[in-house]
Amino acid sequence: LLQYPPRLNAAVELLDATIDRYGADRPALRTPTGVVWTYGELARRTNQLAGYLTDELGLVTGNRVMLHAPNNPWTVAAWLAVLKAGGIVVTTMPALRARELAPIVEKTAPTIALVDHRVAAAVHELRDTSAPNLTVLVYGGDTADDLTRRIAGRPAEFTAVDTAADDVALFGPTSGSTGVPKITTHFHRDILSIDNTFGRMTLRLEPDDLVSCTAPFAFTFGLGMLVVFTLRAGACAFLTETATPPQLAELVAAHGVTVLATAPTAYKQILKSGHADRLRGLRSAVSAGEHIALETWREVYQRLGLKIIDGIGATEMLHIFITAAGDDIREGATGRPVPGYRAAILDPDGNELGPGVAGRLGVIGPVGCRYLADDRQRNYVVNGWNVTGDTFTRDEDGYFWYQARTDNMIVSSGYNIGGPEVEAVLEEHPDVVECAVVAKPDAERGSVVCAFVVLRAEATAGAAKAAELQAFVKGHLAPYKYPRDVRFVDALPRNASGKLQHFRLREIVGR
Ligand code: 3SK
Repeated sequence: LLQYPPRLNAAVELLDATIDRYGADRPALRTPTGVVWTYGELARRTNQLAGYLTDELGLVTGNRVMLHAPNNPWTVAAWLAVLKAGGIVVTTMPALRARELAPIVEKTAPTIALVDHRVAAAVHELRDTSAPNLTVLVYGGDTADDLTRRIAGRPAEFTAVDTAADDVALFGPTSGSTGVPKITTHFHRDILSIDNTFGRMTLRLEPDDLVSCTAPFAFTFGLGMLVVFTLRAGACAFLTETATPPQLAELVAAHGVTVLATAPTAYKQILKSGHADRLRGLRSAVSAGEHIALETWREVYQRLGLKIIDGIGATEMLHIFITAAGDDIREGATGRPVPGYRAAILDPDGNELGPGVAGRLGVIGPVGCRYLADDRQRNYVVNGWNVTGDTFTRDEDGYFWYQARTDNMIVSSGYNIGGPEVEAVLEEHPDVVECAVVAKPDAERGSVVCAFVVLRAEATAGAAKAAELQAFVKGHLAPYKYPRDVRFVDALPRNASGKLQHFRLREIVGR
């Protein structure tokens, strides 16, 4: 199952091999606005773009291409085209601003950026301030130099580069708990291996499935669900860019979505807003990004007879490695390792602990952590285990039970937010003397960002100042990182040597 030929191009396996198996006329991509691309149309646009990158821009094997775009059909074509052309895709969250893109670009050194017109301002600012040699190509927006027009007349065929199975295909940035992004590295074979494990052993998509996932492609949960598993199965991806959970439920019903993948908070909000019935047509539902509460899982099961597939994954491991699905469910447990993976509870030295003892979750599988030029590799890979940032226990029967995050990453609605990054921006505000950011438990979102702020004496604390600080953060960082709770204090708690004590603030907010 996990043996791959030495030469392998993942895009060929996902697209051309699927066309060989199921034909070119089946729908591959759909959007809520009625756009439908068949597999043949996706292949044509992918090939035209790959040809353009190679012939016009001189892209050669191993060159890096940044993608900055929401989930839409052209973004899928761009992702596949870069792989076919032998390049390495650098995925970025579409909400990121220039200052958040800069460290990613510095490390991954892309020569080209393929950018959706609606988020192009951040990339233009990035090029003008810190990446002067970046060639920025914008698609959409109906302008004369729109990339989609430039490639329209190009040949519909392209001979994919014969990459090695372990040539790098993807640089996936992940926000470190310190706010400095880490760049995970994934090979062509890794992309297929997540399908051969979670995709085929647990999810089991059918060619007639219509698959929706709210995660952006830059979060590998979304990439796996909408591109890798869907295309390899000959199914169709339903690409929503933004939708509130109730809107998502309406779209699921209106368009006949059969498989939904989203974060636990979305299921919770769909239930709460009275939209559960709109999910009746689902054959399967997946929850990842954070731990799903037992009450949410149970309510979906009781109301819809649907057993949500719960999963935990990591960008470092590319996708889900522990899951609870079908009949192999112990209520409240995250589940057991996906076939192909091993998991254990570890002490700080990487030694295995026995049942019932809490420790750090370690995983070994076909994909492993390979940070690009980053000392934090030492912390992630210990004694051969990939050590995630989560504390778990394992029971006698091998089910894993989530306890807490080990590091100070804030996980809010499935998004990972590094507290220090938010602190750094707040401290740039002229009225902020110092601040500290922690995760506050939240019934809807799991956690929210809570900022404790010391203002300069002349500034006035209150709702208006809180709103001003929130807007300030949204103006400088991806808006999902803003502090939903801002508290003004006279001083921050520090130990005798002056070190800030975040744990005392966590106690205040109830963590
Ligand atoms: O956060 C997760 O659980 C996850 C799931 C799938 C793929 C990637 C990640 C980070």
